[in-house]
Amino acid sequence: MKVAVVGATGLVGTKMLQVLEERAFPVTELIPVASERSVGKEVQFKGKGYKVVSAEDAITAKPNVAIFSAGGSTSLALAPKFAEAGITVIDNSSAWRMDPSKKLVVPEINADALTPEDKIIANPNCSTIQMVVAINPLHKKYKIKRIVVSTYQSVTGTGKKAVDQLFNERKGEQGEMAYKYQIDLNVIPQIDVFLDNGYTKEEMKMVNETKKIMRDDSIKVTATTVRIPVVGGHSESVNIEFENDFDLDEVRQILSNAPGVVLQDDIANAEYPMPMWAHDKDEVFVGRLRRDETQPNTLNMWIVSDNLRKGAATNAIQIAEYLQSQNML
Ligand code: A2P
Ligand code: 11C
Repeated sequence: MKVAVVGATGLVGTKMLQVLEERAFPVTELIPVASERSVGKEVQFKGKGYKVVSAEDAITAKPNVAIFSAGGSTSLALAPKFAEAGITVIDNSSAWRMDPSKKLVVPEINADALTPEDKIIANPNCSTIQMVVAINPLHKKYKIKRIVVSTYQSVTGTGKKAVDQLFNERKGEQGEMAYKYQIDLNVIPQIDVFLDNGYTKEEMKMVNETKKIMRDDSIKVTATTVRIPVVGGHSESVNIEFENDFDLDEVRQILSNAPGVVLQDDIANAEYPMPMWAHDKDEVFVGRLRRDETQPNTLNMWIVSDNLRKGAATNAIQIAEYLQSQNML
């Protein structure tokens, strides 16, 4: 497979190269792409240096698949050009996710929706992916009515500039600011821009993408998304009201058997998911399972995953693996 990675010098792009290598995706030729200012620079893949090329040169090279993580406006401009050249695009930006003609895919849930005609495939937002991987198996059994989610999100979700801001602040050094405010020793209850309804774009991504991936518009979702001074993964406190009652032991059983999920719920030994443990892992970790004692059929849970892995690079590469397994690339 000839594989182009668009945004290969960024945080997610670098992780994509690492995940392609680790999962032994059959890359016969790697074509790294970044902005004009990076053309000619080298990225590392399987112990070798590869020169960054322009998007135009990448299209001419005709890769089987182009995995994008270069921001929404780059995807809007470039993904159709790759698709028109017959190259399948897996796009990690928000540009195409809610376009009714595009599939929004988490392989554990809805890979079966993909067809050879899908030339631009959207990878969901990181905070949405980790939530739906954990809740979809429970939805199948008990039917979700409403979700109340609050997030605690890693600075890696913003990109390199934000990681630099956090570590500069730790060292007491001045540098470029990715956020309006200090992030070290702080919590910022704003991720992305505010919309007319008073919610942030990140919050509405969780609302809208969840329904699309789980193919159920009846699921009510309300979200508060928050940036914290952490690297390694996003955490989520999720309160779920089901149509039907559940048994906690059965919930544990379902989650233990769910693809991509690791149950980490041993409170006697203070074992629960944390970004420190989820960092650089591909799975979604779930714990702190307990009944909401204030209303029937309602569960509280805590979900942690590495947002650069399952939340971005790993999910995108799993889509590529699925397409390859179905001879769609
Ligand atoms: P560059 O390094 O040349 O700026 P991050 O989210 O970590 O900031 O990374 C963004 C990625 O998207 C980088 O690889 C960046 O390349 C790339 N990128 C930004 N703009 C473009 C563009 N117009 N065409 C291709 N890649 C782009
Ligand atoms: C964050 N979730 O943590 C964002 C990053 O729509 O893919 C990913 C934005 C997106 O800031």
